[in-house]
Amino acid sequence: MQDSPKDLIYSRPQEKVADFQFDETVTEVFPDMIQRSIPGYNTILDGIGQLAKHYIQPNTNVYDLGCSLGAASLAVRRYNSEKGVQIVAVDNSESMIERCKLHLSAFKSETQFTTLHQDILDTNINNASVVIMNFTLQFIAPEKREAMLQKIHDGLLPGGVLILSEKLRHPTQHGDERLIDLHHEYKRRNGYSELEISQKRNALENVMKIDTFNIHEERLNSVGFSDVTLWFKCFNFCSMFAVKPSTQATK
Ligand code: GEK
Repeated sequence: MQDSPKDLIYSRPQEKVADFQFDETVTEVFPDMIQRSIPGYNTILDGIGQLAKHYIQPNTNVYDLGCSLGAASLAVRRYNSEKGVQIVAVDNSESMIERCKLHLSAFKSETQFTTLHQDILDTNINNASVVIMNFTLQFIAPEKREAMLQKIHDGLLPGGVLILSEKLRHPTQHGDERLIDLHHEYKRRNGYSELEISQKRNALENVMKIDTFNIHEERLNSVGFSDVTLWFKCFNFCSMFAVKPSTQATK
């Protein structure tokens, strides 16, 4: 997955920048795009593998929701040593899920997987010890996020974990602007031009609505998770995990 074609999607001026879509063109350059756009992407993937190993229970499911090319699933398989574990990798982009299937099939592993071409809003979560949303919740309509998280919570076994990575909005305008500056400089240093940065920003404006960390934490707690833990943060990108308590306190 390392030697993917270079992302040049926004390198030429576009008269009207269309809303961002995870289509064939994006799928083609995705490994390059995500590496050059998300600070700490590889560190996050490795951390997901380690965290998953801690929480995976034998004979359970691990869900990778919005799996794209399956990078998080691969990290889970790299670390898992429990028996009877099934990874369920889900994405509603046909080109992504097709390639995901190829990637996962290319690596030999005792950890079984299945791929689903499906909207994660329609995915049944059951017998889960780990659920991963690595930069996916931000693409779900804000008013549907709570129900999505409730479904995940309810499908997790006691002691199970949700690992959630997201781009964040900082609560103050001043702080938010500095984090955006740092992120844009990160992209410049990775070879993106001003035009590419600004056209991509416009393309994402309607499809990616980001929350503050406090909103995430409060929503996770309100659906029944506990101990929301921020384990990675760089600029306005973060990853957190939240545990379903072993003994549910009555709400
Ligand atoms: C990684 N997790 O490399 N249902 C299913 N899939 C969806 C939905 C939805 N409603 N909305 C968006 N997606 C990956 C990276 S990328 C993050 C995740 C990014 C899918 C979408 O098709 C895309 O593949 C993925 O979520 C988001 O570990 O590009 O910023």
